[in-house]
Amino acid sequence: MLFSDRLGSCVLITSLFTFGLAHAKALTTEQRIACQFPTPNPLSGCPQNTLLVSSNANFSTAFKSVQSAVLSLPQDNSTRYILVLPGQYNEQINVTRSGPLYLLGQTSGPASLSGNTVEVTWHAATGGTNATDNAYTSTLTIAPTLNSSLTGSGPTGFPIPPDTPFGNTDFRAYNLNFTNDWLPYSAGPSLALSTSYANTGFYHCAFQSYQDTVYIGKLANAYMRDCEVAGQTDFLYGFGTLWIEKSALKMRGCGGGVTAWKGSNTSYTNHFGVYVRNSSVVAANETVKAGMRGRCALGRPWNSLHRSVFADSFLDESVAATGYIEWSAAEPRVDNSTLMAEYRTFGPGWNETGRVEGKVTRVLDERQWSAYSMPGKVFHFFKSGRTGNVGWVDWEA
Ligand SMILES: *[C@@H]1O[C@H](CO)[C@@H](O)[C@H](O)[C@H]1NC(C)=O
Ligand SMILES: *[C@@H]1O[C@H](CO)[C@@H](O)[C@H](O)[C@H]1NC(C)=O
Ligand SMILES: *[C@@H]1O[C@H](CO)[C@@H](O)[C@H](O)[C@H]1NC(C)=O
Ligand SMILES: *[C@@H]1O[C@H](CO)[C@@H](O)[C@H](O)[C@H]1NC(C)=O
Ligand SMILES: *[C@@H]1O[C@H](CO)[C@@H](O)[C@H](O)[C@H]1NC(C)=O
Ligand SMILES: *[C@@H]1O[C@H](CO)[C@@H](O)[C@H](O)[C@H]1NC(C)=O
Ligand SMILES: *[C@@H]1O[C@H](CO)[C@@H](O)[C@H](O)[C@H]1NC(C)=O
Ligand SMILES: *[C@@H]1O[C@H](CO)[C@@H](O)[C@H](O)[C@H]1NC(C)=O
Ligand SMILES: *[C@@H]1O[C@H](CO)[C@@H](O)[C@H](O)[C@H]1NC(C)=O
Ligand SMILES: *[C@@H]1O[C@H](CO)[C@@H](O)[C@H](O)[C@H]1NC(C)=O
Ligand SMILES: CC(=O)N[C@H]1CO[C@H](CO)[C@@H](O)[C@@H]1O
Repeated sequence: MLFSDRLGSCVLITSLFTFGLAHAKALTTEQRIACQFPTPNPLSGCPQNTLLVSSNANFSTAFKSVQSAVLSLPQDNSTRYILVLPGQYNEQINVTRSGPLYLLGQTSGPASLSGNTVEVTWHAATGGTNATDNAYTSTLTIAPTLNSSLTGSGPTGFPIPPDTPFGNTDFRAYNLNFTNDWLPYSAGPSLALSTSYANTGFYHCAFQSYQDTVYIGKLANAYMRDCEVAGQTDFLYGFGTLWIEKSALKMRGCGGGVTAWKGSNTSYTNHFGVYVRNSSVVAANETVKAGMRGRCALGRPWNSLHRSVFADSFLDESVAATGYIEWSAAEPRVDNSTLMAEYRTFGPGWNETGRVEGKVTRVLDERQWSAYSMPGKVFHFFKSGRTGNVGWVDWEA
């Protein structure tokens, strides 16, 4: 399995396997699917040392929660695997280890999220519960320390200590749903995913909440492919870098914008932001769609260094004629460093006259888009700030 077209180095994954599964760099797609596929002994086909999680009493030796399996792992750089059997798990998952960790949901349809059998749920909101920072509300957190995961406030957010180490170098989730079901409408930040100082990949996963569903925190690199993110208000937000490919962004109502990013000044030229490519931005269902026509903004600037681009993506008629909007009338937060952009979006939500009249949306030409047009151009390495940090991305899932 050789691939060389993504700015990453050529990696012959199959040969690594002959050196032993416990220390292998990555599973091949075939090996992953063999592990995920239901078998009488669920661990048949899995790498040795894969941990089993099940809510079914028949598997008495299995961990009962994902978090108890995560906590049993060493805080080192070894590669680890966790297979989660069908069920609903009511828990918060918090991954602080640096070594690669792959969470696999058992499924007979591993190439799609519609057959996912595992849902991890939590119910919390900043303000709504006793949470004093958004970090405490999330269903899934991947960050090395509590401080690195805090959102804080103001234009630059929580001042994360400068000696904070990087966290997980290669976290992946395949075929898992993460839900924060605090209330069925926006009622304070209510996160399904929070990741900071980590490289994280999500394949055939769903993230569902209403407000601030997905938080991509500082120095986070996150890649989603064939996923679904559902929300109402600012449901993709953060400071880091998120690339979304072949996925569905489902609007459950119109509040804030789909994206709300806070850029940062760094000593290197950074490409922090959210990039949505070959995806769709659509009403969650026909019932809510009826009241949303032309009302949902693509995004708004959490600070003026906001960067987001929707490229080659379908927009349904729920999208506002202006595309993006200002933060608020009293505090627009738009200046010439703000990049709230589209490149070749299409569908009834694309309205050229509306974009021009609205004055905040930038429509990129091919040359302008080429600065960001693939993951290798936007994912930075920790400290050096160089781009091309894509060794942890699974291009085949
Ligand atoms: C446990 O195993 C028994 C015997 O195979 C089966 O009848 C039962 O349905 C299983 N229970 C669950 C909760 O899957
Ligand atoms: C993990 O790898 C990093 C980078 O190579 C290294 O700095 C760190 O000491 C390693 N951690 C452990 C626990 O071995
Ligand atoms: C996971 O989400 C997908 C997409 O919404 C859905 O089709 C699937 O039924 C969900 N599975 C579970 C177990 O929640
Ligand atoms: C908030 O904390 C108090 C005191 O610990 C507790 O009684 C209350 O149930 C908590 N509220 C929520 C919504 O969790
Ligand atoms: C995650 O776990 C670390 C280590 O136990 C802890 O310090 C931190 O508070 C946890 N993070 C959250 C958001 O609960
Ligand atoms: C977390 O941040 C607070 C506030 O800046 C600081 O007082 C504390 O020492 C930090 N904790 C760690 C473990 O760095
Ligand atoms: C449509 O989506 C809204 C918002 O998530 C939800 O409250 C409602 O139950 C959904 N209706 C149907 C018919 O699925
Ligand atoms: C970034 O730098 C510019 C120019 O110095 C400054 O005006 C702006 O406030 C800074 N923004 C942030 C979020 O640090
Ligand atoms: C951005 O705006 C500032 C102040 O309005 C101006 O000084 C600067 O030249 C502008 N930069 C660009 C690249 O247009
Ligand atoms: C496009 O936007 C313009 C300006 O806001 C508006 O007049 C027009 O009705 C919109 N077209 C459609 C098809 O919504
Ligand atoms: C939503 C969207 O743009 N989907 C396209 C993604 O790319 C494939 C081809 O690679 C098209 O067939 C889809 O229409």
